[in-house]
Amino acid sequence: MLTPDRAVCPAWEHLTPGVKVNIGVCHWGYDWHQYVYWGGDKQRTFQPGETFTIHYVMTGYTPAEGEELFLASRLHPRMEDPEPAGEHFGFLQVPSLLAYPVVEPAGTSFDKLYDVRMPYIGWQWYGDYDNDRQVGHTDRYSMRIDGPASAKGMFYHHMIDGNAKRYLCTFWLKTEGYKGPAPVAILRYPWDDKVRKDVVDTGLTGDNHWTEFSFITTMPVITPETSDASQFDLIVKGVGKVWLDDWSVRPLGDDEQPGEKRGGAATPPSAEVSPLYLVDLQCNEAAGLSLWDASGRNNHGRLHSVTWINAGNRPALHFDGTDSCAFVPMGSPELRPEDKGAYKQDSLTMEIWVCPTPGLKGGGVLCYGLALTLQLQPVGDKFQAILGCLDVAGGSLQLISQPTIAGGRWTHLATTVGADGLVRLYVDGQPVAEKALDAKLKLYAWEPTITIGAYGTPSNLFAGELTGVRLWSRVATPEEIAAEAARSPG
Ligand SMILES: [Ca+2]
Repeated sequence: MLTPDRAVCPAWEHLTPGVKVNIGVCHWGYDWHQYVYWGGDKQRTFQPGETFTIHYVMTGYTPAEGEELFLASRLHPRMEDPEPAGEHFGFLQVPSLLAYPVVEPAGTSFDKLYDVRMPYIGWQWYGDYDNDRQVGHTDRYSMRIDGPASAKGMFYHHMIDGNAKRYLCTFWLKTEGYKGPAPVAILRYPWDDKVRKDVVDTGLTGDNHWTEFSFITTMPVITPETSDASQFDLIVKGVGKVWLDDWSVRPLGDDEQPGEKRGGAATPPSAEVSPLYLVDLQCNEAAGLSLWDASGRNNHGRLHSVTWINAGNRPALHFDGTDSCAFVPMGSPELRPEDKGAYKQDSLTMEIWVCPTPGLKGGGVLCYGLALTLQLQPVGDKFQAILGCLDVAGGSLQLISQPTIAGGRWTHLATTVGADGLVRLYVDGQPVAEKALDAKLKLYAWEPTITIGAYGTPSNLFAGELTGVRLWSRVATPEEIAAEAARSPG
């Protein structure tokens, strides 16, 4: 059993020969998906006016039988022990399968957590958040987001009023030690990025007590397909703590004109943007879940089960090799793809300091999507660096260093990719391998932009310490890389 569910256990018997029908219940919203095939696996398309008839019988369990099955069922092992920490439904994440708040349009106060789907209430909130049981707006419960991260909630319009032309969305935010771009709330149609969105820039930075925001949504009236669902996103691109509480969406009568509390105008002064670095994570925080990007481009990093250690005279990140990893979400335009195929950035340098745990497995170190993947692999009692590259022409190549990298000792790794396709790998400032790509770096639509301490999916988790993560906006010269490697870590 993949998803615990007391509500729906349907079964179908298909009665039309020669026709293949795939039918299933989508547990997101308990809607019924049906695909019809004629001959082989080719899906049938219909011409206007054409009709067809298929026969099948649908049966289900009674609620009592469903409850009995539910109580007798066990979670799939992947759901009981997800890797890395946090739960995944496809590409979505909730903090724990056994304790999540659900989207209640009438008012989500985050005081209740669920361990089963509640179709009559709503979907679960998903994203990178924690269930705070100490801090709340009018109680002690809220959603906490340590930026950079985001949380999303989807709701069917029929849960509110499918005929209403406008909704009023209200929520409360609190911030602490927050810097970088202010949290942004977005309400949009979930299945189409192209339709207009309602966007509220909260303008909050620093420390703010609970602050109310509200806005009238345009979503139900702008496209007829929005008769089914909307999605609320809270995008936290900066670094620091943000709490969300008392979120609600209610239908508005035609004559109702509530005031909106959009906050917003106070956009913080933008930091000076480095012409050289796209990402500059110096890893000096020594505590917390965030990595501040000193490049001024707001490509801040987010830690998952990573601990801070003192590496001599400076902090560093410890990855335990079982569930630690870090991400830089897709941020500045330079890091994003120019289309769904290739990264815009075709000339760059990646560098990082690594200190693998002696005798352990090494693992993924620094990945730019899956286009550039740098990892360590044990050979005898040392490690070798392996750089993998994928291009849009379907080409791939690997650069492999000699196994000279010692466990328990800091080593500087760097790689450069030029617009001409030339890829170089450096270990401790020395060039150790080079090859040429046939085309630009390849993007997969589902991959995270930059992964630290893991392979890009994420898998192959790193065991050891890492620090000083940088992406340059151009190819560094061998002299520049040697100079970086001559410094101490970071
Ligand atoms: Ca609350």
